[in-house]
Amino acid sequence: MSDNVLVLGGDGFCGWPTSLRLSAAGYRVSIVDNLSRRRIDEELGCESLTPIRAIGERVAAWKRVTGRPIDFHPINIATDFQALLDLIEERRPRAIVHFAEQRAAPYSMKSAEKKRYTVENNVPGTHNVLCAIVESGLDIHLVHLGTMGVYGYGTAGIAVPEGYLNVKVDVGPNRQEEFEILYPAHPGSVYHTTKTLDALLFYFYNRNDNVRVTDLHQGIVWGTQTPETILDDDLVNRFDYDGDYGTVLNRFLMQAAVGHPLTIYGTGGQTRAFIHIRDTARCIQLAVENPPAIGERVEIFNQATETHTLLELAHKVATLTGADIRFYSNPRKEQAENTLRIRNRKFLELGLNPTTLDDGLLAEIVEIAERHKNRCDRSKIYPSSTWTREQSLDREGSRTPQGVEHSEDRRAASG
Ligand code: NAD
Ligand code: USQ
Repeated sequence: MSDNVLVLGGDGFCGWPTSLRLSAAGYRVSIVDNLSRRRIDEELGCESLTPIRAIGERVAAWKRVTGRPIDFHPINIATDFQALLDLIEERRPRAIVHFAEQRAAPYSMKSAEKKRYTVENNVPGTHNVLCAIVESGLDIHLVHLGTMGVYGYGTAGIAVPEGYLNVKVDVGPNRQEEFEILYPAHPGSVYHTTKTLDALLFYFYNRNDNVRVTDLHQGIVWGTQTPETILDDDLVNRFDYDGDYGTVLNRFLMQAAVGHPLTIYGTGGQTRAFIHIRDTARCIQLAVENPPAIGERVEIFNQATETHTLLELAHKVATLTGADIRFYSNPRKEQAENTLRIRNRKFLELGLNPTTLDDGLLAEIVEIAERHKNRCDRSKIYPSSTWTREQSLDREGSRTPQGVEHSEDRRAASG
């Protein structure tokens, strides 16, 4: 079997460290990326907190430091089907790792234009990849980055299973039959909706064409560096902190470093699932190395290692840094409070040894947030996207454009 792997979206936050990890593990990695994420930074007028290098400099630095080549292909997978197919036929990869989607929920809710862009980028992109695999006639394992958000975050009291649910259905008087179904989709943004549409595409191509697919339902990724990105400053990974692309824990770390109150939306009673970026890269290597057999149903893993409420996270960060916590009116339409339990047995059984918040937070604050805090543009911290027209009208009419709901700061100690 070839050792070639294509990493679609390999210039992004998860894709870059994963490409390096796979290359370090001996795979011949080709990155495919249309650099749309870098263009969106320009459009939003913000930049990664860490000074990321251009893709050409990144791969040259990797070659210099390790001697290993990574090649780069500037292909838009949603529109350049033929270029994608040609590359697949030339490289004959054993696996394609697919990160190449617009991944920010707030950006996907910003306007009609962004909703349409998110759907028109993500769904045709995934479909083109599946279609190209079938057209190539090759047996290629597709490893896709999905999201915990496909399930919604309310779990009816059970631990969210890894993709499938057994249900009993009444089929006649006193007669029940048991079925296995995909866990019901409950997306909370246009972005999350595209991931549930992806899941149906996988279901179809897996049954119809025996395409081997692993769909990784990943939680919110935190952290920045991995053992590979830390080898040289030119390999540094992206760190988003702005109101659209910054994810909550990394935002809190940056806010603490620059002396901004931690921005909790609503009550902070929302529970979410988390994973460190090092574990993202490890999980993907494990997924590449453990493909489902031909003819097996789509393999689904829950790729998350711990769950917390946002308030718990804020208190952890505040305890380490002395930051203030502040509550803002929620720009999203989501449950104010929820419990979330997830199953993640499969990766643990394959040998994943997770990095926990308790071992990783302090290093992240010192090595990344403190080191690069002078690059933060504080005007980009507040969220500018809302989920509904009503929320956006309320915000326009509000005397406090940032929507500060409670003006008191809450220190960790009071917590
Ligand atoms: P990112 O935006 O940093 O990276 C995505 C990369 O894909 C970018 O480099 C972008 O230029 C590229 N891309 C987008 N559309 C493309 C297209 N049509 N053709 C070619 N390249 C394209 O995002 P990320 O944080 O690295 O996320 C990667 C994947 O992981 C996404 O699919 C996301 O849904 C999923 N995920 C991310 C997180 C997280 O917390 N970051 C959590 C769960 C799941
Ligand atoms: N939140 C705050 N304050 C902030 C930012 C966010 O309270 O400053 C809250 C949000 O309201 C939400 C939660 O934190 O309740 C998570 O928001 P987020 O921006 O960290 O994460 P989310 O929008 O869910 O999206 C991220 C990634 C996405 C991935 C998803 C995994 O951007 O690509 O799919 O995490 S999951 O959440 O498990 O679905």
